[in-house]
Amino acid sequence: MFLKKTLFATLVIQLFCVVTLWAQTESTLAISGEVSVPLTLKKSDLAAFETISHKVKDRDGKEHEFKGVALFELLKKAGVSNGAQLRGENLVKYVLIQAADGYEVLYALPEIDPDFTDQIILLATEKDGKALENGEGPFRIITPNDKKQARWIREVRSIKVGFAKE
Ligand SMILES: Nc1nc2c(c(=O)[nH]1)N[C@H]1C(S)=C(S)[C@@H](COP(=O)(O)O)O[C@H]1N2
Ligand SMILES: [Mo]
Repeated sequence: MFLKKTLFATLVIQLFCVVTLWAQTESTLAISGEVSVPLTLKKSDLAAFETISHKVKDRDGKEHEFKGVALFELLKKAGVSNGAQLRGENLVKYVLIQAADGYEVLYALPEIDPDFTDQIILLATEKDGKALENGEGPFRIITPNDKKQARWIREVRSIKVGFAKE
């Protein structure tokens, strides 16, 4: 009887530890591939970048205010080709963005670069004043000029820069 109780108590404690550890696991964002400085970012690391906000209509047809940082600034920090280097064969570089559920979307690098476009693609962390919830966050891409929201990828986990040169 005593042994049973001890065993049960041990199991409960173990379960508690597993749940606590799981709750503490913070989702990170990895930037890799054709970059000079691969990065693994936590949400708190984004505080070092300027906050940008976009008021846009999501698929629900309602306007939402998303806040976050410019995707370009993160890529620049990772050392992706930009400015005078974004010419010639570098124009076939692409950005593959992958989510926790296996969903993937792709942008060509010049779609993101401010020398090519006025659109600021956002890596959002907030919606309507609240942190993005599980299932959407902690990181989501917002691309205001895309009429369809299909590339507004939720639960972003990794960003891989590739080179389509043949
Ligand atoms: N991770 C992930 N992001 C995703 C999708 C998905 O299946 N998985 N669907 C996309 C599609 S097709 C649309 S229309 C929008 C829908 O955004 P909503 O969930 O805010 O309505 O999310 C996009 N982002
Ligand atoms: Mo969609």
